[in-house]
Amino acid sequence: CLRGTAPPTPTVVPPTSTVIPTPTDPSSSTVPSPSPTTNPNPGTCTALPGSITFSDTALPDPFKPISGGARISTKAEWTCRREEIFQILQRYELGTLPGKPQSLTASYSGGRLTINVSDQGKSISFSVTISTPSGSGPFPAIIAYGAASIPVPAGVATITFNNDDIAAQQGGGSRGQGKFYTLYGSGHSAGALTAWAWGVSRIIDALEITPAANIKISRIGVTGCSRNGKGAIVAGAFDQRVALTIPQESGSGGSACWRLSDSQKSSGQNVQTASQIVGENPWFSPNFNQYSNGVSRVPADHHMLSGLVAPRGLYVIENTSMEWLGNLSTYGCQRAGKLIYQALGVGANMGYSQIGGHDHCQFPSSQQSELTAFINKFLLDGSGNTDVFRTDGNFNFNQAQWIPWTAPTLA
Ligand code: MCU
Repeated sequence: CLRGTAPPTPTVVPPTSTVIPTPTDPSSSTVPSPSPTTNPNPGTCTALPGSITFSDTALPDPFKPISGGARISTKAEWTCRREEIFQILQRYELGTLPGKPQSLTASYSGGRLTINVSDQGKSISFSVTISTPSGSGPFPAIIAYGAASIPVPAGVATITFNNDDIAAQQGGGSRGQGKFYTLYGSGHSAGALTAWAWGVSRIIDALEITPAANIKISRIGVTGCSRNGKGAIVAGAFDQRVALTIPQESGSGGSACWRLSDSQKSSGQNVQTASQIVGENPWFSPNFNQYSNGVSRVPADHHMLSGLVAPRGLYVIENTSMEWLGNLSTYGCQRAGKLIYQALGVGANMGYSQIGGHDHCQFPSSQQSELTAFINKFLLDGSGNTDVFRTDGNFNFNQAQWIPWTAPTLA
């Protein structure tokens, strides 16, 4: 981590006294389809061209299909443009997200959900801990990468996901290590962010077939801080069953845009760039290495990652006291991200809040009311003002330079 501090200690989950084993029902061991991670209407969109020549120093226009033709003007057209962006981000940056595995079974006991996955002759098993509120469920839940570093309110379960077990992040040499790679091979194109998102999808698959875990599938959030915040935003982008995505201080590779981070770096600021990140840890696909010194050739940037989360809830937390995260980069990137939400008529479903004066991954009380509003609205069926966009930073984002397109009102 940035300051060499250990992540917060996970909440200790008290053992549950009565263990209700999940009935073994062979019909429930197969995960329902269609996959929530792909286009619900396969075959209706133009496939991504095999070879793409692209160059744009500004943030690419989210409304202009790469496969040619006019800018999109309807929400129906966004479905295919969204799919295209999803494919582009996998091909250039994140690596391929495998489809549903051939088999998935799960069991719940003593606050632990165990997930067994088999695909193409290989098997793995991993588990998450669930701390459930008192009262009767099913409960909304937040899946926390590592450990939650935001306060999770009463009434919401916390699902603690040991993402490092699925894909390691122990420096550049740890590529290909972790259970994802046991299943799909150490040479798989997916970087750790994609492998973890795959893990989140399997947790949700398991919850779907495990009523004993008592989680409301339609009210699941995902969060993580810093490197795990990068993971959280990718999980929210990749699985449309996630109702609320809360990346905290994710910085470059998360809520920042590569182009903006490069610009901050070249003006002398100590901001993490693509060329640095590809060597630090295997978060991205090896395919991204070739673009890391020329990110203008990537036909996407991370405003589009937020666009994949739309129209679902997205609350981006950043910290102006950490130069490395890219203050201007995350701000400008998410301004562009919010334009996608606005085009879809759901601007209020996305918030950006950048407040300094605290350590990395320490949630400040000044953001509490915003967090509460997002959780109320997207997980607890309540209300609150989620139309947030604020910073205490002192910088000038040149919107005309970086966002030379306007957002249409999609019909
Ligand atoms: C902000 O996330 C990362 C950052 O990308 C890394 O360069 C740095 O080493 O660690 C940060 C982090 O995860 O801190 C806990």
